[in-house]
Amino acid sequence: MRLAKSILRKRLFAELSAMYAREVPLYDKLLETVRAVNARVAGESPGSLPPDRSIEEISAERHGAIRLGKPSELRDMARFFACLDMYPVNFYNLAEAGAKSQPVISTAFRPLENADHRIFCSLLMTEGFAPATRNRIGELLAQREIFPPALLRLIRTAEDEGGLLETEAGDFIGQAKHLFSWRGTARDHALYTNLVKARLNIAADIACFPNPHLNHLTPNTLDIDRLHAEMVRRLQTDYAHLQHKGMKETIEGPPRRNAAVLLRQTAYKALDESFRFTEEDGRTVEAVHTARFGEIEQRGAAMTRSGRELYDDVLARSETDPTAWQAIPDDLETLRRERLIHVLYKLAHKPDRPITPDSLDAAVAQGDVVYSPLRYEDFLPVSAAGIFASNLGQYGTPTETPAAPSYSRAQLEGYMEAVIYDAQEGYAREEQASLDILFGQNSQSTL
Ligand code: OOG
Ligand code: NI
Repeated sequence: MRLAKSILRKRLFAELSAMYAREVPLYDKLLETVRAVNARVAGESPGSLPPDRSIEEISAERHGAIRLGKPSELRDMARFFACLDMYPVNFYNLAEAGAKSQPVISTAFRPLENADHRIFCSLLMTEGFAPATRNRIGELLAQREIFPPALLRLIRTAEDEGGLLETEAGDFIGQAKHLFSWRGTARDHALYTNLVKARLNIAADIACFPNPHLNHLTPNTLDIDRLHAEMVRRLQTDYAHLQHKGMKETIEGPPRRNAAVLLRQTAYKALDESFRFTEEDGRTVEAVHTARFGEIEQRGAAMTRSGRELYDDVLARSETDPTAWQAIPDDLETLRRERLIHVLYKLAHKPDRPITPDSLDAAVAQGDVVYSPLRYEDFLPVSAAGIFASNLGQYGTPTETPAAPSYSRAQLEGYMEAVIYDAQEGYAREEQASLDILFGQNSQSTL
């Protein structure tokens, strides 16, 4: 019997979380706080849980972030995640994310339906770097093989056989943990120092290390403001003995609202972690790396294309005008009626009259049709760039070439040898499927 890919995924993420908790004691404390806050919020307002998920499931969800150095790594990473039924969704061009831009292009691997775990995956793009720096990075990365032959063999087996046997799954998880582990070793101290000096910390974080260590592993909270306040309190009291630099000053994404939309994120700031360079001549150099942080998120409703346009416009305007947020309605029914969010519809009871697209809103108003918002399962490029920036202390990418390079989704797909799914199409399809059933059910009932 081959193990279901969803089971393998859940097992791996539970193991990765345990591994990361051993690597970073403060992450373990963050989890403790998340569980406490989620239990309290769910107890006080049971409606805060998505309809089809338990408190245990919500508290077990994670998104991780990894950063890759070259296209062949991304290609094998896409094959790796397909073994877990996780596929690339959305193209995030962080090189064009304004003041906080980063020299990476990204996608996120996640299940296409019922998403539980996700990995935000970025690829370093060095076109804008000084040619000498670019070459040194290229040479260092050319020697790097992040996938050992044993893991590549397991990936091939999963591809050929449609999954792994129980014994193979154990090996796969062991190999995967090693792939994403913090090993405390690095190469080329001089290059590392140059990159950090040139404010290219992200490149140093990628090029000088032997593997894509998990940068963060983010749990899901039902109330991010409470979580944030509780972490601030505990960092000054219960957790004061642990090394930390406090919480990030601002929560990324929309401000607190009654009707949560998209994604809000905060984090404890990146910690100082000791590691050691081994130089070509065998000499070792002790150093400290500050990149890995403790993010936390709260997910709200997925927005339609027009909802998202409104959000992006408001986000841009809010930099100078905090009242701009009032332009986004703050109750679910208005958001739905104005088709700003995606929802799943269903019949509350057998209706007296057939429900048609034209009578839908009236049917909702009369209580014949009920709905629940679809949860946003993806990321926000401006938030992502803000997270990179505040943790790396790197705001914007210094470009050393005459023209700023530009990157495309097709380019990332080419590197990956895989199609990138468009999340917006997925949400629209799910909503439409619920409507098809609604209208279909009702035509059957009139037969
Ligand atoms: C990824 C930053 C993006 C998010 O939640 O938006 C991200 C990284 O730090 O590598 O994880
Ligand atoms: Ni993240």
